[in-house]
Amino acid sequence: MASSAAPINFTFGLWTVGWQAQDPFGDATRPALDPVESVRRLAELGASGITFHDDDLVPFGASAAEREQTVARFRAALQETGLTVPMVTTNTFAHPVFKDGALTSNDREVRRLALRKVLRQVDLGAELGAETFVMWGGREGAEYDGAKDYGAAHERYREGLDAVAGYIKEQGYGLRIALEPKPNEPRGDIMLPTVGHALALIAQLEHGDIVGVNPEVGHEQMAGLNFTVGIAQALWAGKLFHIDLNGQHGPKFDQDLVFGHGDLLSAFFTVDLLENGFPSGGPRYEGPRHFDYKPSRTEDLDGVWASAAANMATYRLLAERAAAFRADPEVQEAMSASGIPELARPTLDEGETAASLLEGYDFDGLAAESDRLAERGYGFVRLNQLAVEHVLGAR
Ligand SMILES: [Mn+2]
Repeated sequence: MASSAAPINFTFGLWTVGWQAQDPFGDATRPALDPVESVRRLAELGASGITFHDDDLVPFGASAAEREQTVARFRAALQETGLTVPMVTTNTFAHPVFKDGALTSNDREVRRLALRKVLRQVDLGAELGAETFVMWGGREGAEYDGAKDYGAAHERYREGLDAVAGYIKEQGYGLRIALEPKPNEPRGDIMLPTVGHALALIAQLEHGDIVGVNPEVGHEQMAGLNFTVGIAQALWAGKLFHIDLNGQHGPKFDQDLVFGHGDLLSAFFTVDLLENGFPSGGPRYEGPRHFDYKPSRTEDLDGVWASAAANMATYRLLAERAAAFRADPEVQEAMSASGIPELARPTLDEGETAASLLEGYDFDGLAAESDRLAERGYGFVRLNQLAVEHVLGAR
């Protein structure tokens, strides 16, 4: 069985293993975890990095002295374990002040407070050597279409993102922003609901060159969308700055299951893309494989660490299966038969234009030519069955 030569960089959010499992219907089922304990346990399990929201590490409202002490203790744990902090993010959703949003709240004073809270975390992220600053606008949205001037809300989103990106450039920080789309929950409808919406907003930014996306498996699948196709577009556009891996069973509440515990075949093709790239080459994802999941509410602390290990084990197994899939001569032959290499060939010849394509073409022959080309079978079912057999370890 093939296994990748380079070690895979697995990272976890502090809020994932640290989730105490309170939900809208029930109280916490687990005790709070000390962030230092999480750093040590994740390092033992083989993770290479840890990420956090400002409030995951330093409780909201802590004094400057408490903050300094907490950060120093956390840094010592990083040093002791060798774990890095490749990404940080800001909590602009938990405190009641953000109930109508942060950067797009109808209340201007809330927007100014939110921006300050975000910028303070940008400073801390830069100080800890982070490369990515994730922004998930979980409260940017509404329950009622009449509750927002959505034109003004997009203007304010753009203003806020450009303010943060401009600040990063002015300070000379080595950070890039990654927007995290989600269709709903906690708001009835969230702005930037999908990867495509986020990419479209980024194209309108003044500082869009340092802004990309952080797609999450479950968030796209909650909208009934294909995650692998979404990240493929972001990767092709040079905008896949970070990724959140987890599991989800289709359109329902945000499940945040272990990676691969939702749509396993989709997870296989996600790993295949991340590890092996497009069949024709092109841009590759070089960032960390970041897990943003929640250990189920039924689990005790042993179950928390078992679930963290399960994310990495599943990813590794799928990486092995994907390597075997790509190396299988029968798969390569099936891909050729399916026309996959042919898609990488430009549609027009060198020097040919749309006008010259029309030149001398007799449209009286279009129907007959269409009938001839329609006879081809593409063999995608055979190719997919080969993938299934590799995933099941039958090959
Ligand atoms: Mn989620």
